[in-house]
Amino acid sequence: MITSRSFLRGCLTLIAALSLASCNKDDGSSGGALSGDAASRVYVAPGQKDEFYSFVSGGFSGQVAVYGIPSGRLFRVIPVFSVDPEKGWGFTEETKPMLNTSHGFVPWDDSHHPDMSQTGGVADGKWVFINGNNTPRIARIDLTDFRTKEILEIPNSAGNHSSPFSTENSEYVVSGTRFSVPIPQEDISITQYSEKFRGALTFVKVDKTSGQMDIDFQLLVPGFDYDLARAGKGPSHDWMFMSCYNTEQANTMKEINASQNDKDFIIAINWKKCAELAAQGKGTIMNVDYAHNVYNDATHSATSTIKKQIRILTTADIKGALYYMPTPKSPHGCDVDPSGELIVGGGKLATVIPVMSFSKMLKAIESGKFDKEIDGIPVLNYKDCLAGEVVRPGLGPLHTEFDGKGYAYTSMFVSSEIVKWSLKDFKVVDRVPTYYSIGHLNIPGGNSTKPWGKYVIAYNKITKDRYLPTGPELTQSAQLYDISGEKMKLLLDFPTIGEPHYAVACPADLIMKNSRKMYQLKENKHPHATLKEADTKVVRSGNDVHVYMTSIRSHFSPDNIEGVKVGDKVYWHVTNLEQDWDVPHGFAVIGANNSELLIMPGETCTLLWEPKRAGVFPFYCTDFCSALHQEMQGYVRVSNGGSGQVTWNKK
Ligand code: K7E
Ligand code: CUA
Repeated sequence: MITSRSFLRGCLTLIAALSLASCNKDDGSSGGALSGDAASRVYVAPGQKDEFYSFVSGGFSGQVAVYGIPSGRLFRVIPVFSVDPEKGWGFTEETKPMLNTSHGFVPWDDSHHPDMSQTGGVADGKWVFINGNNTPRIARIDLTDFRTKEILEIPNSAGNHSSPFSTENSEYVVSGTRFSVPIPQEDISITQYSEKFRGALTFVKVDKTSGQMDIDFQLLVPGFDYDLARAGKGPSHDWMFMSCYNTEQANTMKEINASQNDKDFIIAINWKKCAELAAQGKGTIMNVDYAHNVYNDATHSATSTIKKQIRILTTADIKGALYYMPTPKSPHGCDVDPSGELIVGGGKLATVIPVMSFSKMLKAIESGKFDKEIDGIPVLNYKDCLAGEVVRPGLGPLHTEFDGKGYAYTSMFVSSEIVKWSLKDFKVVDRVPTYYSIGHLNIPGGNSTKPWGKYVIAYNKITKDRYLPTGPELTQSAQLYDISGEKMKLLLDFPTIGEPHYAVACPADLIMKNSRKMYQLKENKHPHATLKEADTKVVRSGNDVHVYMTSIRSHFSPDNIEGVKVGDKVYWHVTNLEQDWDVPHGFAVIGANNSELLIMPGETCTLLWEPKRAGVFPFYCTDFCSALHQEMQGYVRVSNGGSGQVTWNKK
């Protein structure tokens, strides 16, 4: 959900006023309601492991958090779009290029929608893709070492919210723009919105082996707000479905002005066809700058390249590949069931959940009977495409996931509940309250052809009364429900980092078996690596001083350095010589204006330090690495003048 706290508060008031909380009597707040049975369902005994990995978006934290399911234990926060001093992300010389954009260094973003790479429609545990909303970007996280390996900026997009959605074999990850803007950007009056502003839908190709991303083409579409999407599956494999609102094309007070039309749209895109036309050279090449940042595992360093061109296809270039399906009022979620036949909209302001039929859509297209055209895009008839409606589902349907057993689960933001309904007759079969104001929900594999339908996890915006208070801002939270039986059953609450939006999860063994234990020293191609203690040295070049340092339990080499001068730029290139699992060493030096280094076994990291005063300064290891960790320290002498001849204690 779009983060607006006052809107949330308004909705909460509305819930109270309407007393719609739910007919389920289990209010989930009393310990008694949760029997020992629930506790034992989430209890992962000491030494035992969780059954699923869950990757949860951090929202305005810009990061991704990794939890175990069913325990709800937090394992790791993976830095993606925001700098992270704990891991040196965005502070080390090696990782700074990862956060470069056409706007320069951007050390923060808002991340909403992780999606896992898929093979044959099934989550494969290789990569997690996630969007940067504010300065449009897509990141790729490598699940062998839980690190962000690539960040690609999306040009012509403005608000990369509808992103990134993987096709069935991760041929593409797809991005829509939330805000339409002048394309190319120009200095014009905002009142020209409806004539001049356009939306850009971006198709990013993913290399099967390396995972590397590259923009293949971009579609220029009417200036609506594009929201959420899913790729087709099986019979609908070639298609992508994306919701859009503000078909009124309002440019002010959207809260009212973009809520006028009774129906907005789901845009159906035949991406296969678009890709073929792009490959044949259709469309035009536009000059526009965007950054492509890649982290190299061999050099342990990132590079940022500013790319200059993309291929643009207009609606005239791709006749017959784009259709609008009307969908009730201001849709948000847009989800495709495991069979690929049903497309579920989530009209935030609608009283029903519309379920569209892919086969009916194809028939409607064949019949050539359209309501109208918008910018050359045929608008299909709502009824012609409709499989059915879920009636009286609750208030504020947002997102839908599937259990693979014939049921769908839709989050209801306003009435604060999960509603389970049948894909056969669209009848509601169960509902449970969430505490409170659920946004997304996730079933492991629940957006794929193969859900592991054992749990559904609610991601909530509001937690009043649920946790110990922490001042004006309370934690946001996840709730785990058992869905193995007919009735959903609340098992656990656990707090989350930032604001959770979507999450993806998969069975632990998909990832565990490939988890990397260390980086091989002999494969370390970092230009400033030092692979043995005998090679450590300090080299001056003008005002730059390069320290080629190693760390191993429990010392640095060298650990005494003299000859540094005030005004020098000291580059500490520290190589961790350990070749054992889980033995990082840290490095910190007084007055550094960035962060620590946290260096994994076999890795090299670089900290830039610019000493501002003369004296003798300590440096030390920040990670308690052995019984003699406290001895892992050294000194650097800084002088005001002198020869600047650097010396160090040789090993
Ligand atoms: Cu509904 Cu950004 Cu996917 Cu949040 S969005 S909830
Ligand atoms: Cu190395 Cu502490």
